[in-house]
Amino acid sequence: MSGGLYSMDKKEFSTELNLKEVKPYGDTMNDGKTQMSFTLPLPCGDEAIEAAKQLMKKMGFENPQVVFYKELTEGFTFFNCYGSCTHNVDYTTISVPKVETTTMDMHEVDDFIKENIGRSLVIIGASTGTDAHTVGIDAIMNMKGYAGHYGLERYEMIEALNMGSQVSNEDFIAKAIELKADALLVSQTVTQKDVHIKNLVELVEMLEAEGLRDKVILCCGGPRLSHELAKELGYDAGFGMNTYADDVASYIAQEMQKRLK
Ligand code: B12
Repeated sequence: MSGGLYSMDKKEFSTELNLKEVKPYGDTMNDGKTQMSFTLPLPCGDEAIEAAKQLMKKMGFENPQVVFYKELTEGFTFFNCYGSCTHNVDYTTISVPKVETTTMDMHEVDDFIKENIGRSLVIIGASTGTDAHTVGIDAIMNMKGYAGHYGLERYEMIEALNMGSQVSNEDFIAKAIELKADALLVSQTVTQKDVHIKNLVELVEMLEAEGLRDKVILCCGGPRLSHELAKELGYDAGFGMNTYADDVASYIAQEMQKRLK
């Protein structure tokens, strides 16, 4: 892409990529163009549109535009907006804690377990607490797999049990004891009012009370979970969006090998 100065919104900015000052990209480097949506608790109309624009300016967007708006219900208006972000981030200073294992495919994981552990691993998964979302844990465990990645039920060296959704922490732990689980997989999708944090922490506390916490590899996953948060909450590993059975199976196999050593 060619460099130089580009004039827009009566301001000039460099069109060179600078990793120390990264901004959203629309069609020109550093134009800051951003799409955002939100709802205001205001009746639909010109005043609500003006309120949305003023709010965007306060959020650091230049040239705020409301490109779509609709009354959701009386007294509430939904907006789709565009604007140019005036903020930037220094990408060169960013460091994100991640699960540090090599991801292998299903056959490689099976071979790794055979060679390094010498027996099948028992893995139990569930979407716990009040969470009714099953698609995430099914994507990881279901034999048919997800997005071209077979789930844990298909692995030769993994005995996988998917308990489904809305499983209480008590029932989850009881099953872990009954089956002598090597690893527990918790899926949490609903994060409203931090319900996932409460539920995830409760499981750790209950496992500790049972003297089981150090005996299992404890993993959680979900669209708004990260490895960093998982560690903070007392888990061994956390997996977010776009993770597959291969990722968690590789982690569990390699972690198990480490523990046996
Ligand atoms: C389908 C769906 C439902 C279905 C669920 C059906 C089912 N059998 O699962 C139904 C209709 C029941 C539902 C209900 C509700 N839902 Co809903 N739902 C969705 C929706 C549209 C898709 C979720 C999904 O299936 N994603 C696909 C899977 C494959 O992705 P995933 O879960 O992220 O999983 C991947 C990773 O996260 C990871 N992963 C997940 N778990 C685990 C676990 C481990 C161990 C590992 C390693 C990895 C891992 O691997 C997976 C594959 O890559 C989302 C919106 C969206 N587009 O995401 C809302 C959404 C999740 N739902 C939401 C809400 C609010 C609800 C309700 C509370 C609504 C209500 N007021 O009643 C209820 C909750 C009911 C309850 N008690 O839980 C919100 C959650 C907001 C929040 N931050 O909390 C969302 C984001 C919609 C929204 N934008 O508001 N929902």
